[in-house]
Amino acid sequence: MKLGLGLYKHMLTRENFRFARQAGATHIVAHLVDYFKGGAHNSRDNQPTGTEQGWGLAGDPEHLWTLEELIELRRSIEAEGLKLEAIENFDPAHWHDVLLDGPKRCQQLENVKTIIRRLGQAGIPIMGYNFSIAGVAGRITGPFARGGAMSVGVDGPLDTPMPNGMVWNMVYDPKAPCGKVPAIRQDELWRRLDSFLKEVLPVAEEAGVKLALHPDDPPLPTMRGQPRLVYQPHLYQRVLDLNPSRCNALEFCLGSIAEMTEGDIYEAVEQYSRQGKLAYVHFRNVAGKVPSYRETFVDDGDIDMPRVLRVLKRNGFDGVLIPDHTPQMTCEAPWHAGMAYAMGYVRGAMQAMECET
Ligand SMILES: [Mn+2]
Repeated sequence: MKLGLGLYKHMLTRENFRFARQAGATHIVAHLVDYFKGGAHNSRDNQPTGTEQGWGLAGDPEHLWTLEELIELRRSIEAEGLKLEAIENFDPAHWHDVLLDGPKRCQQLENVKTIIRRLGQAGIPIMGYNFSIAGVAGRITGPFARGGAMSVGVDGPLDTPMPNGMVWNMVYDPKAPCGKVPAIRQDELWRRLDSFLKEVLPVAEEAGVKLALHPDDPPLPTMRGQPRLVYQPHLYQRVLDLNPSRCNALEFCLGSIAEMTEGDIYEAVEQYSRQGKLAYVHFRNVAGKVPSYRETFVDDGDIDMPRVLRVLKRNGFDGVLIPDHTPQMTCEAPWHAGMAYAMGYVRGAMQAMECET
């Protein structure tokens, strides 16, 4: 098992690669979507929360990430002694009509295929994604974590419908006509995922890139009037059963799964790690479940993290764990301190587990 660090787009700097290595990481998971181009945010270094307008403007629909950019990113990470394990999340600018089944769907499926081929050519083995119409919406921020650390939580679903031009909590068309995105049925969303996987997984296999699906965050059955796919642990199995491809994999978020109302987190870890389907793991902790929960420090929530590590080890999980989110610590560098704390904890827990055996 390996320890990694996730970095937002603006954090992909030599300084932060060094920080990651100093905190014990051997791998990086990189976000190439800029979540901070609008909306109201706590701070650029905190996880994005946003408003009813979401996180703001999506990227440039005409500019797909180029092979040169991807290779340059991998090399700059390797220059600091780390490996680039995954890119996390497609840009809504590149695939909004795949999610919405809109008029540009065909062209945007080609975008997705192009991106996956380029990842393969650049030597990046995993593409993390979140097949969700409303995306990560409806969260609140406050001094919820231990010692009054700023953290994120949820108090019930956000029910306001999404305006036209918006998907996945970002604006892809600021000039869209007034109106709301019509709500669809849950089986229609599953149909869209199924046809997406049928189209894209053969390309992923050829490119040697795993497609890793994040569960819904927050895991509520609907958000902004739109259905969601994986809001209970057993629904992850439905994703795997849709398509037997070896590249149909999971971006396994312990926090989101623990926030779900059904099932048992340790059984879920057992079930999915035993099948060898975890591409990488979001190793974070939480107190409570939907519709009301709070993200906590890694050692301070409902999940017994060392127990999760033991299940992963027993089932031969050899991939990367990243902290995903962590509360902000009160100091000059709230994000970095929070992450360094989480990384130190995971390193310690991993070493303690090694001593046990
Ligand atoms: Mn996550």
